[in-house]
Amino acid sequence: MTPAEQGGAMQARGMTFGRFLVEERRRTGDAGPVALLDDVARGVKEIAAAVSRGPVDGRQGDAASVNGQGERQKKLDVVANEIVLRSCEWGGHLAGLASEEMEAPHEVPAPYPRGEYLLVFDPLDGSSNVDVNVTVGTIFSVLRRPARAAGAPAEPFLQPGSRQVCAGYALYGPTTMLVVATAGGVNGFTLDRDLGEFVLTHPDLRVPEETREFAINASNERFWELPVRRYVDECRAGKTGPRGADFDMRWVGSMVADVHRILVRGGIFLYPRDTRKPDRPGKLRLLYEVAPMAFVVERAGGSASTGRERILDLEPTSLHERVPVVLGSRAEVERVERYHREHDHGARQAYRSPFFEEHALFRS
Ligand code: FBP
Repeated sequence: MTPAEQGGAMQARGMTFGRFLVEERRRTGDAGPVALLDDVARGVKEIAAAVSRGPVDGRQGDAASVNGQGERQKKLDVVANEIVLRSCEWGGHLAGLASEEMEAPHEVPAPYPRGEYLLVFDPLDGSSNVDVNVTVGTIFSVLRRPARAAGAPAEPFLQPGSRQVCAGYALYGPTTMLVVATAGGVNGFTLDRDLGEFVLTHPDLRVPEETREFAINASNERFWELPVRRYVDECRAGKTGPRGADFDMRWVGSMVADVHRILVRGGIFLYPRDTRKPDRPGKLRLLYEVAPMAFVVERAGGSASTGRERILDLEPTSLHERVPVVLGSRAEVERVERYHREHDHGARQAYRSPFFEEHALFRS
């Protein structure tokens, strides 16, 4: 490290999130998203406290309610959703908010001024893990309110991910982290509980290019399309297979935690299209899970795709739309895309999974 780099690294270490935002505002001249990120950070601290006190406060387990998609909510899903609404609706920067936990968008209530931006969020991603004390998180995305918005209340939110102004996520794990992707890059902050402030600990995150790790819920294998089976089989074949290298598989089951690992040490995350429900092309939701994470990963030099299209180019058709997702180290994502192309053009129609065929139960 040169002395200048050392100086930069030391400065980065002492940088609070507040100071980072002030410098971001100076750099961009745009106060709106910066103030909004400050509100998000305050909400994240409150959610972190609620999550860590969950069992003590009697907030473990299911709520009596279901969300707009008919999924049973956890008590902490409801609490986290309320916290984000309360933290962000009053500041005058938002025209509306939409989340996984609300069927329709939330309008900024009358006493508060309406602003230029929209916030889309998943208040507690991976919440099915929260009762077993596994890392969960909050995902968020900031969009500009379109100049003219006609039609249904969801309409202004239906923008391709490439139009996100900024995006990021919080992690509630051994430490509480806030990772933010802005025009300037991707930076990770850790909550210093003594100071009550986020401090820059992971400046300029870049997805490592070399990787020998993949993340997928392998229990769904029998429902995957052939290109995904081919990719996973080749990873599992290890040194003696076509990849000539041993791969590890990791699956936390909270997208935030799986994607964070990829940002820090590389890898690929897949929640691909499967045939479980023919009317559902994927499990994860485009607007508040997949697009923000794709934005973060691309800003950090990685890649994000459905296997056939770039995620950030997708035109959303509804608020809670689901899509397949493959994201992480660029070369691996490109390989999965190539396998899809080859399959779709008929080149690999005859592919058969050697592992799959081993299991008599699933033999075709
Ligand atoms: P929820 O928003 O309902 O928690 O679902 C999202 C998610 O938990 C992701 O965080 C995770 O990657 C995925 O679902 C895990 O799904 P599965 O349980 O099918 O492996």
